[in-house]
Amino acid sequence: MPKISITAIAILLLWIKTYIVYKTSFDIPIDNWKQELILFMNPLSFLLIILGVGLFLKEKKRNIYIGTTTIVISFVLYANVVFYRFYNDYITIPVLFQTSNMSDLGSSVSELLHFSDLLYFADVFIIFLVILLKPAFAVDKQYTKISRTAFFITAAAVAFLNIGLAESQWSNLLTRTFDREVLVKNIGTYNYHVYDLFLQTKSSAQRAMADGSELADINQYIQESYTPPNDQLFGAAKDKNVYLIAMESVQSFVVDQTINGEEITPFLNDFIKESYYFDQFYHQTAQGKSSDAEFIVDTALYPLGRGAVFFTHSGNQYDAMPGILRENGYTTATFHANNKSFWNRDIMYNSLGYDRFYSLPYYEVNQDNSVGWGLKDIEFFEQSIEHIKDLPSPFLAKFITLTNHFPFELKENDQLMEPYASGDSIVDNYFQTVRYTDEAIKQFVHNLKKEGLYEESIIVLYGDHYGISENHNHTMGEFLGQEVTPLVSMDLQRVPFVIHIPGQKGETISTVAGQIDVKPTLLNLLGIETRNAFQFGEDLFSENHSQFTVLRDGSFISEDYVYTRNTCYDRSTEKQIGKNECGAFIEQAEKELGYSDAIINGDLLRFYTDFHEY
Ligand code: GP9
Ligand code: MN
Repeated sequence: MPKISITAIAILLLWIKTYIVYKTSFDIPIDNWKQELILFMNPLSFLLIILGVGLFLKEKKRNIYIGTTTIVISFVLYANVVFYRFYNDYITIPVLFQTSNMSDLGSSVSELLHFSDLLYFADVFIIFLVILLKPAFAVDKQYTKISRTAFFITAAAVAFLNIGLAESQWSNLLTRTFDREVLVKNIGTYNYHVYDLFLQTKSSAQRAMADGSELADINQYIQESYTPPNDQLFGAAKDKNVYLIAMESVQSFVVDQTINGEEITPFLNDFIKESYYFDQFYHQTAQGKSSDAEFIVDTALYPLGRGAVFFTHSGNQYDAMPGILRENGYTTATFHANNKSFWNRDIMYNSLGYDRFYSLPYYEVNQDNSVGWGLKDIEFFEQSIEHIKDLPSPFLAKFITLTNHFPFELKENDQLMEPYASGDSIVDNYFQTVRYTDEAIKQFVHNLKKEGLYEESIIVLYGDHYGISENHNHTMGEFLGQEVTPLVSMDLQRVPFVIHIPGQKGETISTVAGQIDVKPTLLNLLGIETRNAFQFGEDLFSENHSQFTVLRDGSFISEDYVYTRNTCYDRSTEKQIGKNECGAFIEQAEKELGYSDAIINGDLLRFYTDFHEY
């Protein structure tokens, strides 16, 4: 009977498991047999090298090494599976160390972990049995120098073959660092993590190396794309109190839509009739979700392609909206009934210039008034009103809602409309929680009026990011009455953006826009000049506002084109066209993201005062 070494058994088991997990737990699109082959072989080089290290050890130590390595690798893979269920994305190192977030996930985690998940560790059990019982087919011996050398030459050959094949499918593979899907698909989840670690080290080094000289190029780019504010609207809300409401997971597709004849967002539908409503407004968030949305809105910089800026660069210097308002005599406060450390907010808010953070301890939270992630939105706004009264005017008050958060739990008597019955519980529940959040904002605005706070206000609402991920494309296709193509997927990244100035007539504005435009737009309405600010957005009311919005993965929407997943579309015909039509914009999108990354990674704004007389 042929014998097989324990190292080889461990490698084989992990390899097969990884491939099975790829096929069952991740959604990796495969276009041809070559890509399938790459996917199949991509875990191997890493496993050969890592477990091959054990060949240098004596038997007992080697077995301990194999056992622990198998556990660690299995854990990393499983963590990716759980993460993917929620985020539809692969973990990056900064996110993995956000344990404060992980422990706060609460109800979401129980939704995401399944008992059958023990199967993901089947190979760990097998390898432990083999090590302990030493069955006859398993051998263990001392390896000679020659056999070790042969082993590592094979491992290297496998790695080169893998990369060679992958490069033939995707040119400049390793520069596409913002596209984790392509990376994992080609170099495999383990090598991807090694690569991610390398990026992390690089970003720490980047700050150390930066000296501010990069700012000159960036400044030139920003100055060239500057558009002056709209004369009529500059200062239209001067010295007003700003209520900025981040609507958790609210996407634009619910606006003006009905289910069984009932409006999903009755309040919003009316409210936008007496507000500026931007219906072509996109979220630009990445892994940092809510926190990325806050970051973009406050700084008009892009979030990072990996990790959450709120965690990775909370110590940076920023030229953020709260800080600017503070310099202009505003009190700046933020309201969110969750642990203050979630998304590292308590630290980051200081860097952004918030004076006060009304977090969990400022609220009375109990079984009755909470659901899912915590305090229900209606209660949240109700209790916040009391704190608002403590704020010296003028103030900026930011509110972050919570009830409309995955998995969209709601108590029965808070369900304000007949359920949608697609059978996909996430989508069905989503409509109910959106309906509830809509009600909460309605009551809040009503209470502002009742308390006499409304007249002196400007109320701004934005959706933070998508709530329904691509895992639900099938149900969404049925709801929309059209297949969710990549183009429709892009369209689903629209979130509501509403600016309400009391007394103003309503207007729906269909200019292409994104969260990055909020800061310049709002500051100009408040009569604050942004000519010299280091920011990428533009005032949406500006006469010659350029219609160009870049999403964090490098895709974009312009007046005539949509570019996504390496494909260029004509917006009016919705047809695919040659990539070179999009060419200049692709370059500009990359440039802009690159400049923004440079600012954050190099912490360049710490050199800002040298650059501009303030
Ligand atoms: C947590 C809340 C949700 O406090 O803002 O964050 P998300 O999971 O949407 O990024
Ligand atoms: Mn969110």
